[in-house]
Amino acid sequence: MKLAELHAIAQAMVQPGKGILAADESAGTIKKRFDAIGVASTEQSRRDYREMLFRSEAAMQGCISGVILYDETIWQDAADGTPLIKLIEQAGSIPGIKVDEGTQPLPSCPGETITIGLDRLAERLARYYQRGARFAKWRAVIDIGDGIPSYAAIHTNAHALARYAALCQAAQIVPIVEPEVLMDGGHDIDRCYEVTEFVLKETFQELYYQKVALEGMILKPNMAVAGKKAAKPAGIAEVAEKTVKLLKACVPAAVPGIAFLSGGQSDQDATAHLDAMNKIGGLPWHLTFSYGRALQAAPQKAWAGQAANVAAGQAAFSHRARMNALASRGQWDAALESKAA
Ligand code: 5MM
Repeated sequence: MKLAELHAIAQAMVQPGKGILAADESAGTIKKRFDAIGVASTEQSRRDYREMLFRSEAAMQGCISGVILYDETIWQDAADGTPLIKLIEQAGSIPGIKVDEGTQPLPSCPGETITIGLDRLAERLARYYQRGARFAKWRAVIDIGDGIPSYAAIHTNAHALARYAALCQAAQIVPIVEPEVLMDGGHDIDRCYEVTEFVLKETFQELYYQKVALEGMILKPNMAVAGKKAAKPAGIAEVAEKTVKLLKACVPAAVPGIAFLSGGQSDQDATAHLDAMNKIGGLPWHLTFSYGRALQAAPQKAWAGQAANVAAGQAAFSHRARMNALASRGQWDAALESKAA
């Protein structure tokens, strides 16, 4: 493993003023997103949609440091025959690849899952590297509910994350380590804090056991937020303060950067939370975004599957990318949103 190279890529992924576009929706998830805008999910519609995003010059060149792709996308060509991965490289952004193969029920842990995909991962990573991927992503899913999460689910998922991360580094690929604590329930922010703290501590312990070089990885965590069905949502300042406190307690300073998932937050909340954390400042790592829904909901709606709407889709994507790029520097202001509207 050439650690200096991994470190340089990790630093570039979290450079101030830029963040990551999570465009790695698996077939089932992109179908759900397209259903919501009345578009049939076909190989061509998925290609057209992602081509629209990757050809958004303002967003890609100015605000997006890296793009997480799904297996289908990394092998796909644009309408003019240019490989989609080349469009990302030409924009000066780094291509990455989701390598987990989704979740399966975890035997003996009702209601909980394990993320799979370790079998033959070394061979898959070598092929992706050859195609141009320089980082990868693996998402573990932890749910909060009655009697869950269990220690077994937290530990098993943390172990798989660490095995994946070690395999990535051996293949000269920067691992994004994503242990997502879902915000689906009715729990309050303090319960989210407590569970995320346990999950992060377990994850870093397993990363240590697998000898993962922290300087050559990126953490992609959830923020400390109240569940969507909570009686009382937490305010922006509370989310920012508690998330920063949580990360300081769990994430070693050797990690170059933390790129958050949006997890179902509204577009503007995801931006406001990131901005508020960066305004606190004085942190040992760069804090940025690795959003899927919070970057793509607006362009999906504006595009709606119509070639005539490509420019509108790109404008919507560029706007959200710019708002989040400003938030990654702590320079966003809510007034910028209404000006653009
Ligand atoms: C873009 O969505 C990703 C893929 O999910 P599936 O494998 O279920 O299709 C997802 O891993 C995503 O990268 C992260 O959860 C961050 O996305 P959000 O929408 O939470 O910002």
